[in-house]
Amino acid sequence: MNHLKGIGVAAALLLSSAMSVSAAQMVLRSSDTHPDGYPTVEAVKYMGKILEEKTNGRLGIEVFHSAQLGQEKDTIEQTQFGVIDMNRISLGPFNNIIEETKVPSLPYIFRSVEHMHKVMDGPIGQDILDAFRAHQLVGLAFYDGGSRSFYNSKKPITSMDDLKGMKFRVMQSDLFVEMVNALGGNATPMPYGEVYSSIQTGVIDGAENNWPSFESSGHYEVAGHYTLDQHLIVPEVLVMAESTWNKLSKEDQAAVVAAAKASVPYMREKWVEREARSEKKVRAAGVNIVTDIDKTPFIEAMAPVYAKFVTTPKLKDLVARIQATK
Ligand code: GTR
Repeated sequence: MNHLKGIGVAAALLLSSAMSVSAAQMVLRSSDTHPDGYPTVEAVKYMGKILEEKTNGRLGIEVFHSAQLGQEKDTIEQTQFGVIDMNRISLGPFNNIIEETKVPSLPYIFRSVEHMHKVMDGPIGQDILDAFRAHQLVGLAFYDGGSRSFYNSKKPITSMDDLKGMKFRVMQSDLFVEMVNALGGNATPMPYGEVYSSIQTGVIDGAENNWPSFESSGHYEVAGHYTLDQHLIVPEVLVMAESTWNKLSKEDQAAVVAAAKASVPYMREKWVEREARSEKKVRAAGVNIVTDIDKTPFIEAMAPVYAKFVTTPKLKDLVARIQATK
């Protein structure tokens, strides 16, 4: 679908005629890089149903999955311009634009998924959602993205030493470039849609992601070694274009927020199911999974990364508040 990038509205209209179109009076177009059926796609569809009910059919949502509206970095700009109404996207590609998003994207900042939920569901999460307003976006809710680990086509990684000199794709974020470099690897930022062929042709040795993405992207077909070092627990975010938001009545804005919040537990349920299913599929395909890995050297190697990116009092305060969250 990469070839559709930039065709914009015309392509979207054409595509929408081939999809299940909401009958709502105003249909919000929402972007997702993942295929139909992926937990994030299903959660935004679910939100759309709730929204349609809450607004008596004034508002609905149509999800353009599978990167039909473009790769994540490009769709951020389109959402800021209001060409796309809504976007479900990892926090990673926001790192270079919205500095607060760097904090929950720091390697090993969260001790567990439960810790991440506790933080993002509370006042710290709200502060980070509020930060989108200064960038022509309205932050609506956070979704789960599991934990991300390294996979590659070359060899099993059993310690940090094995990463030396290996080329890994990262999301388009300077933070992740530094993370891989601090671990001894070579980072190549690139759009998600280019990763499969880049591993296949040897442009890169591997990448890093969670079970559902590793599986649904088919990357496991070309990268037969997966090491569960779990360096990132990056939440995903659902945002709305500020220009779209401003067109809505106060009542409809409240309905949008309520519907987004209601989709979070639904998403988490789907996520847990999908994680298990993806893991089973990847294991059945014969991928070599390394689970026994000492994370301590990985965690220690992140000190210069924190020093480089956590520079302002605001970011330092966010880090301290996250670390103090029990
Ligand atoms: C996935 C995430 C996507 C995208 C992708 C990537 O886990 O859900 O939004 O960011 O990773 O690595 O580009």
